This record gives sequence, C-alpha cells and structure tokens, in this order.
Amino acid sequence: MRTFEGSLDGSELRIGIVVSRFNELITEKLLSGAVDTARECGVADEAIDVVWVPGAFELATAARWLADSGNYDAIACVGAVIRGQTPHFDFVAGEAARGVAETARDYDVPVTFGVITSDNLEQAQARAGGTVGNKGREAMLAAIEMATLRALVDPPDEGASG
Ligand code: INI
Repeated sequence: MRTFEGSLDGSELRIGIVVSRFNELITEKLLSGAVDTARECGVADEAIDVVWVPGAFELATAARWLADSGNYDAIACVGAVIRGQTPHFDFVAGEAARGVAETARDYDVPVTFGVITSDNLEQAQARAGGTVGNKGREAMLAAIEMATLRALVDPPDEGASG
C-alpha cells in the first residue's frame, strides 16, 4: 500500500490569487490571510500574483485565465457573498462555487474556494480574520497542499528519455 499526502512546503510553488472587490472591507482581509499564509509556507514573493475582479461571480473567469496560462501550480479564489445584500445571493454564491469547481476540473490545476457565504456582515467578519478564522488562509493552505500532492502523484516527466 502507498499513501500520498501533500505538504505545506510552498517554496517551489507559483501561486495565483484571484480576489473580488465586492465587499472589499472583507475581501482585503481574506487576501491578507492568503498572502501571509503563502509567505509562511515559503512561497517566494515574486511567485505570488494577485488578480482583482469585480465580484465573486467573476472569480472563476479570471481563475480560468490563470489556469490556462500554465504559469501557476495552484490558484486560490477569495471573495465574500453576503445574503442580506442581494436577492441574487443564491445565484452569485452558487455560480461562484460551480465556476471555481469547473475550472479546477477542466484545467487540472488546484483551484481552491475561499469565498465566504454568510447571512450578514458580522458572520463575514468572523470568517475574515475574526473569531472563526480566515477563509483566505484556509484557501491558501488547501492550494499548497493540493499542489504539493499533485507533484507526488502526478510528477512532471523530468528526465524521461526519448
Ligand atoms: N458579488 C460579491 O462578490 N458579493 C456579493 O455579496 C454580491 N452581491 O451581494 O450582489 C456580489 N454581486 C456582484 C456579482 O458578483 C457580479 O460582480 C455582478 O453580478 C456582475 O457580474
């Protein structure tokens, strides 16, 4: 039996972060959580690219562009959809989740979901570096673990003769 598990060593990784501007007071905290975590894990500053989009609905579109470039080992998406602010909550939150999941599947690059979906601003604050952690940090930890896991189970063809 063989067991594979990724690590939190980001020193060899190139990371993309897509962050939405809607609810920026929250999303800037998610971005900080993601960037601080990447640095803690050893990702070089010049290996971190941050891309801003208007809202959570647009996260997956930009994530696809980054995945398509082939320049990233993992992509973390962060955003905040707050129910009280829109009757479209379910559509925006649902499409954001679906789009991110489809991107991960279509491009074979880990794309993680650091999007807060909450009923109100207080709940969002609690998940953006408050009492319930930081979803941006969680998304970055998952991105790094998945990228390092991939390197174990699906390593590049280095040294293959041909
Ligand atoms: N986008 C968010 O990221 N969070 C929200 O809470 C939100 N609300 O409340 O509507 C929101 N809407 C904008 C949406 O993501 C798109 O940017 C917009 O519909 C244009 O496509």
